[in-house]
Amino acid sequence: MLNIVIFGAPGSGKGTQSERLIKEFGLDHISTGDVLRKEIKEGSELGRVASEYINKGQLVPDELIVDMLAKVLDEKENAKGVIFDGFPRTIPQAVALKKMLNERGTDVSVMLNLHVEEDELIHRLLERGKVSGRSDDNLETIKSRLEVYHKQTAPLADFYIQEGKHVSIVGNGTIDDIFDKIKKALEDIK
Ligand code: B4P
Repeated sequence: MLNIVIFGAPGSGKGTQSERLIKEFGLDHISTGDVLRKEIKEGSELGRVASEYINKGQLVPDELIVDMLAKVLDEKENAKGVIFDGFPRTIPQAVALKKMLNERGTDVSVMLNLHVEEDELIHRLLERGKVSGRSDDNLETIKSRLEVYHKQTAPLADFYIQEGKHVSIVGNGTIDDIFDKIKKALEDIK
């Protein structure tokens, strides 16, 4: 199985590049952000709790996310591979993912770390906010999300460096150019 963790700051292009990867390689896709937004829309208890964190730009607690992920993963049993988009975001989530995949006889194949400068991240998210209606795409919440990213999520790169799975991708430029770099990186690991 080709299991890809797509990683980067908010606005770095995780969701955008995931769409391209799905088309090109026929992989399944799990975006924890999308699953949470669906739960919020449906008015579930998980959605109610999650929205309190998302609206402040904070991470939803690990236990909730890991439980949610395990359920979604069980639905992907016959997949050729899975793109994990926006998960893991903390070390405990990365440890939990490794355990869940190992129990299913597989592992993370590669972690693609998209690097984009902060000004560009803010610009992209504000632009998206004009049309997305997302409660977290406003300047105040974007700043909290970036702070949370630097404190809690960025250190995860070291976890995957130690696992020998980490690949850096420059995430500036056109969507096509970035996707070409990703494809090249995947050829090297296949
Ligand atoms: P996510 O939904 O994962 O949102 P995100 O970090 O903003 O990334 P996204 O994938 O949507 O955007 P992209 O960079 O592709 O998370 C939202 C919230 O949910 C989190 O803050 C957290 O509260 C919660 N959450 C989710 N997962 C969690 C977890 N595991 N643990 C705890 N909490 C969790 O794109 C952004 C914009 O840039 C788009 O408009 C796109 O069109 C544009 N863009 C992309 N590439 C571009 C390029 N090359 N050039 C120009 N624009 C580009």
